[in-house]
Amino acid sequence: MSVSRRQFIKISGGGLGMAAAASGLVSKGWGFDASQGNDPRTDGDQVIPTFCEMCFWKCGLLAHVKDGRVTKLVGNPAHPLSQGHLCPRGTGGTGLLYDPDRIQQPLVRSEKRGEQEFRPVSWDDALNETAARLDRIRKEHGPEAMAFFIHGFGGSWFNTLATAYGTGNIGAPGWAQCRGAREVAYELTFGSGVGSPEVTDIENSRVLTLMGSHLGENMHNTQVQELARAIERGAELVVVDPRYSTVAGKARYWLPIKPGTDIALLLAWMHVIIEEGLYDATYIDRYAVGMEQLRAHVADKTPQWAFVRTGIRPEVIVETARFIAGGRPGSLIHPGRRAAWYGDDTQRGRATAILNALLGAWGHQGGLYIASAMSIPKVALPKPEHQPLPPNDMPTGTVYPFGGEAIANGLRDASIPGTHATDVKGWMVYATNLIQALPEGDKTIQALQALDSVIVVDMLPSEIAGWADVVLPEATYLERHDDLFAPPYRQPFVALRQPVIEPMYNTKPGWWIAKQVAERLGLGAFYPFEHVEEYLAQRTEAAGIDLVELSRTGVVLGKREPTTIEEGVEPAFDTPSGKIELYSEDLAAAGLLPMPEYTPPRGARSRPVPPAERPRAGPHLRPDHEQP
Ligand SMILES: Nc1nc2c(c(=O)[nH]1)N[C@H]1C(S)=C(S)[C@@H](COP(=O)(O)OP(=O)(O)OC[C@H]3O[C@@H](n4cnc5c(=O)[nH]c(N)nc54)[C@H](O)[C@@H]3O)O[C@H]1N2
Ligand SMILES: Nc1nc2c(c(=O)[nH]1)N[C@H]1C(S)=C(S)[C@@H](COP(=O)(O)OP(=O)(O)OC[C@H]3O[C@@H](n4cnc5c(=O)[nH]c(N)nc54)[C@H](O)[C@@H]3O)O[C@H]1N2
Ligand code: SF4
Ligand SMILES: [Mo]
Repeated sequence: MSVSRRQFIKISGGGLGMAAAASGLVSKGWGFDASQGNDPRTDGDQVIPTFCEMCFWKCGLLAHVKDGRVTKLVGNPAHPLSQGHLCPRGTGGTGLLYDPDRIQQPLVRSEKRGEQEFRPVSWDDALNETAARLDRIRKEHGPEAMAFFIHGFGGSWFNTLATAYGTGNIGAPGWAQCRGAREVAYELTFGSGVGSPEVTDIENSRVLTLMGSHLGENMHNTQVQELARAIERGAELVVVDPRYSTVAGKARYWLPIKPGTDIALLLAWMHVIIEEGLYDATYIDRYAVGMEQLRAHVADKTPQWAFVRTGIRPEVIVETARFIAGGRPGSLIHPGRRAAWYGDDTQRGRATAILNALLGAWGHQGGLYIASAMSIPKVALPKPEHQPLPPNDMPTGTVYPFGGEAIANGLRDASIPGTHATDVKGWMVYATNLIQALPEGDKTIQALQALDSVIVVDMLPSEIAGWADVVLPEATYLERHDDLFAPPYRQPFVALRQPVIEPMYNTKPGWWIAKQVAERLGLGAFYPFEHVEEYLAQRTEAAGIDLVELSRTGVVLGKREPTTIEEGVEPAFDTPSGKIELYSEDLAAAGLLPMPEYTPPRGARSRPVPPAERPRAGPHLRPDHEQP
């Protein structure tokens, strides 16, 4: 069942297009007025720095504003993630800001859920209705009966709300269907995930292998910039993708693999690299455990064995294995991002992690660098009254003992009555379009039809907003403050999100919405400020950062620490053994595979590929390799 946008939101009554009264939220004097300097690039506009939210990468941007209107968005040269450039989507952020379909006011459902009939209401009414629903669920079923689905940087305010309310049921497809399996795999292997932005030193890679990660089309700005420089420098690419992607066109080898068979290729590459002694033996001796088990494990994973599974010819597997190993140190298997593929995703992540270990990639220049973050103390919050139970995300008995966050589709399944002892009764959805993003969409509709309450905070009439009881329209990232952004990165930094114009229509920033709901539930103490600027002032002051300066520049850099073995870092591994775990005792103890095993994807052939059907798999040699 699908919901068309055309169908969405038949609003009864007037009130559309009502503009908010000037709220005074934009601090005058914040942002720098470039016309007072003499920067020729600004055409006399006011230029205000903030950071992008068109995707999770969060590049620093400069918003040009003239007569209260954003005229263009450009990359902030001072920001390490944008380095002066935005991707086309980031540049197109004004399209979101001025989208005529934005939700302009709070809405409450007026007909049966899902029929998408709403009436406009005041913020007070919408917030009272939201709080009443949350309060009812808490009283009748306990706080665990509320699930929060939260995606995006602005979600931090709603994480606080969930914790204060007392539920641990906080999940997102952005974890379960995206980076979750990869993070768990790298944590199990190296004791640490690769984070976001990923700690890939593409800038200095000599050989970069991309498996189902199409850098360039996916627009991870900094990675794409680094890739462009790496190629210019002569770095080589191995691209494993059934599809001839843009980046495959730049590769030395393109391997059009049969979907879902990557683990077989990875095991065969390891087989060749180990058999031929091409791995970094000094590094493995020093930092890893389980080498002998791994050697035995891949002994029979020959290129011939992999050929019938992957469709990649044995001699190509041998040649690319040698090529990849020949690039070390500085040979990197990209860990990927959207990691939920065929159900054996953590094991596939483990296979790339283990191959990266054989290449000595963790800690070496051109591999995965050791990041550091600026230390910005948190604002002290009260202890929640109710300590949340573990997430209710495994109703069908599927076990993810290493999952660091709740599994979003599991929370959805727990919302279908009768599937679990303690069913979920209500959803609070912030910035995630669950109708599109969760697998098995019919189950999502089933859950939505059964829930007691659905609250959606969005900017656009997304499909999920069509199923809400209450729709709370958020101001866009260009119209609001959010928390400080100080991720682990090779160059530590802290960036500020601040409004470049006041919120349009009757929309409100997320921090305000979350705080208002909390206050109505008696949880106001979790938002110990009147305006978020007080909160930001407190955090920056505690970190010794000048907030006025930060608001003028958008970003403040911290002290750069060494990031690689070449720069003097001694890598440490936060695993049970304190070493890189090629063999994982933890996985074995949980009854799971301690080393990755190939499992055929559903519907795969169980018989060998007959000769006539053999695909003409690589090597795809780019004839004009030397030319741009
Ligand atoms: N333009 C745009 N950019 C985006 C996003 C967006 O929606 N639009 N979303 C952002 C998000 S949230 C993420 S996580 C990233 C995702 O970006 P990526 O991590 O690059 O993931 P996908 O875009 O899903 O690309 C998957 C690639 O894997 C290939 N593939 C499919 N099956 C297999 C297989 O079995 N084996 C191998 N080796 N390859 C396979 C596909 O052909 C495709 O080229 O992009 C981000 N950037
Ligand atoms: N079939 C299928 N499913 C997938 C994927 C796939 O490739 N195919 N990819 C998976 C991946 S990698 C990911 S990361 C997830 C992503 O899936 P989602 O978590 O749904 O993320 P988006 O698609 O970015 O949707 C974002 C929603 O939030 C709203 N939004 C955006 N910015 C803001 C904001 O600042 N405030 C508020 N309040 N709302 C905002 C948008 O209008 C939109 O409705 O989907 C996963 N699911
Ligand atoms: S990669 Fe593009 S969309 Fe994502 S934050 Fe950067 S500029 Fe924005
Ligand atoms: Mo994603």
